[in-house]
Amino acid sequence: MALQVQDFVDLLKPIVEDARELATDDGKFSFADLLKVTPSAVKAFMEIASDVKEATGEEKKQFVIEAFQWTYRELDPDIPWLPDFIENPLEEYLLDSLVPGLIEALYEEMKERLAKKEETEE
Ligand SMILES: [Ca+2]
Ligand SMILES: [Ca+2]
Repeated sequence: MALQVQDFVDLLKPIVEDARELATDDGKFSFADLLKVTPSAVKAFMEIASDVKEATGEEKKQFVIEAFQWTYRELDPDIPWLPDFIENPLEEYLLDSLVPGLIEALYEEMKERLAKKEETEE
């Protein structure tokens, strides 16, 4: 596996910091903040992956998913109406079940959009 999240932590940390700076209101990173920063974070993960020439497309996609999961755990958004003893296991469950599919869909859409952009630039 050419792309391991733990090898890229130095590149991922600034993305986490940028996202945290966007945390509004009470300085806590909320779910709304997460939705706001997700597309740009996914784009940043894709850029990191695209620099690894020996990685396959599938490995790059997997890296973006794992980088998102890692970043989510770092940011750990708070859902205000859910107590932590419910929220924490729910988050872990969603990170394993729902999130990979969502990030994959976003990845495919952005890949297409970036490809189209390159076409029009040529
Ligand atoms: Ca949380
Ligand atoms: Ca909570």
